[in-house]
This record gives sequence, structure tokens and C-alpha cells, in this order.
Amino acid sequence: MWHILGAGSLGTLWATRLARAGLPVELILRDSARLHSYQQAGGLTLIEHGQPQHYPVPAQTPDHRQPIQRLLLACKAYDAANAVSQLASRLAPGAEILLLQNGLGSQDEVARAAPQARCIFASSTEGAFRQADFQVVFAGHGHTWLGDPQNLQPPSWLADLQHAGIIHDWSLDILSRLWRKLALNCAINPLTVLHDCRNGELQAHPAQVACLCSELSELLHTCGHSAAAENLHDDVQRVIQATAANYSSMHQDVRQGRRTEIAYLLGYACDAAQRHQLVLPHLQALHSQLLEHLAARGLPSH
Ligand code: NAD
Ligand code: KPL
Repeated sequence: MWHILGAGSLGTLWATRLARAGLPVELILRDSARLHSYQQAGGLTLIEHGQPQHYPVPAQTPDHRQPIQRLLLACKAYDAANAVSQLASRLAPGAEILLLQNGLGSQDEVARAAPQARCIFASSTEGAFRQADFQVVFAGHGHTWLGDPQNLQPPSWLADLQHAGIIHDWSLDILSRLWRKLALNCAINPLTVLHDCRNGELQAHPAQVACLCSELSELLHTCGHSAAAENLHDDVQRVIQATAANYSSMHQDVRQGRRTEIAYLLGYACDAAQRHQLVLPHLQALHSQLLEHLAARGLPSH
């Protein structure tokens, strides 16, 4: 049984693909009001290549008593630890939690909240967004890397993902993957917010992007992730070009007045630099400017 917490973009993307492969799935929704709305909607809708498909996946609230063996945590990084704490008493011995959160920091918070469970980290380039409540558009096909820094043995259920058409690889160095993605996000997303622009428009600020990449590479080396620093600047430029017409996820969050995951991206990078007594003036200035920008819009700094 796959228990999936969060019926947002990624939760829906995973729940619908697992369910259509015939695998048992249960959604865990926030509370009885949300469960009621879900029952009114009659299930999840995934829109792929413009075609909506409906999936009546069963759902429950966190206070349900069914034991949880395998939990897919599909909420934002800032909600992850609280969500797992709520479910701690339901986690069966040997339970596994698959963490879909972007950035770094939430994985450790979850591990502290559920020390008895095995935590498997994910880093994904898939893209999805909510078109309406319980209706999600599969916007970008991509790849998901999974790994466990404490246990390199892959879990047996990777075959379920294969069945469900979820393209993935087991990574022996998932932390490097997460650091690399974090560095990419730190070099691109905050600048798109501060310049209020699409990713491609960062091509007008090459010196700023280059300075950030150089400081981020230094941070990655210092944190023991030299492989994640390799050709970072080239990769950032490639992503800026490849996603030129897009607004970054952080830009979209700010524009829609939604809380960002800053504490798990740039905030995490700046904290790590400080822990290592590394002075990274451009990264730190960017963090301060972003915090000011968010505060001016009434958005939280964490
Ligand atoms: P989302 O906001 O669309 O969905 C999160 C869902 O979790 C919401 O429905 C929310 O109500 C629910 N939730 C939060 N706390 C809960 C609780 N205690 N109990 C039950 N439900 C709870 O977010 P998303 O876009 O799916 O992103 C999830 C994570 O995946 C983020 O860290 C994001 O950065 C990462 N990510 C997203 C995408 C994407 O394309 N959407 C791609 C890669 C990575
Ligand atoms: O992941 C991204 C995001 O918008 O969050 C990209 C497009 C790679 C930019 O950092």
C-alpha cells in the first residue's frame, strides 16, 4: 500500500500513475473538510497532453488508524516535518518514507520527526501544476533520482515505479544530486524574483549569474560535494536557455502571494556557508535582498 500525503501537484502526479498501474494507493488529506471537498470532486484528475483522466483514489485523514508501511511525502519542504509528526504513531516497524521535497534541510527535519523510519530522498525534474482543486496538469516529463545516504541498498518497490511509468534511477550519491539542484535553484530563482523576469531574461545579467555560480561552487567544494560543483556555471547557463520562456517556481510563488521554500534553498546555502566560516558576499547579499523583498510583500522568511 502506498500512502500519499498531499494531494497537490506532485502528490497527484504520483498517486494517479501508481493507481492506474493497479497499485493500492491511499491519499492522506489535511482534515475532514478537505476530505469532504475531495469526496465532492469524486477523485483526482490528471491532465496529460491536454487529455483529462479521472482517478477515484481512496482518501483518509491523518487521524485514521490504518498502519503506514510506505509513505510518499508530497508536501512543501516547510510542511514536511509537521506532517510526519502527525503520522508518527501510525508508522509501522520498518516503515519507509519517500521524500519529494526540493532543497535541503527538510530531509533532516523529517528524519528527526520519525527516527524509526527509513528515509529515502528524491530529486525530480518532473513538472506539474494545479489547474483547480484536485486537478493537476503534467507539464514536464522528467527524471527522478532516489537514494538513501545511510543505506545504499535499493528498496524492493522500485519495480512499482517502473510499472507506473515513473522514470527513475537509484542514486548512490543522492546528496550530491540534491546539492546540485539546490545550487541551480539558488543561482536562478532568487534573481528571477528580484528582477521580476522569466528565466531567459537572466541572460542580461551575466556577471551576477557568474559571481553566484563561483560562490556556490566554492560552497559545494567546502561541503564535500565537489562532484556537484563540476561545470555548475555552464549548467546554469544551459538551464537558463532551456527554460528561457518559463517563470521559475519561486517567481510563481511570490507572484501568487504564496510562501516560498527559501529556507530550504538560499537560506540553507547561507547557513551552510556560515557553519563552515565561509564568506560568500554575493550569496549573502542576495539572501538579504530576497528576505527584504519577501517581507515587503508580507511573505515569510522561512
Ligand atoms: P503543492 O503545494 O502543489 O502540494 C502540497 C500539498 O500538500 C498541498 O495540497 C497541501 O495542502 C498538502 N499538505 C501540506 N501539509 C499537509 C498535511 N499535514 N497533511 C495533508 N496534506 C498536507 O506542492 P508541490 O508543487 O506538489 O510540491 C511538493 C514538493 O515537491 C515541493 O518541495 C516542491 O519544491 C517539489 N517539487 C515540485 C515540482 C512541481 O512541478 N510541482 C517539481 C519538483 C519538485
Ligand atoms: O527548478 C527550477 C525552478 O523553477 O524551481 C528551474 C527551472 C530549474 C530554475 O531554477
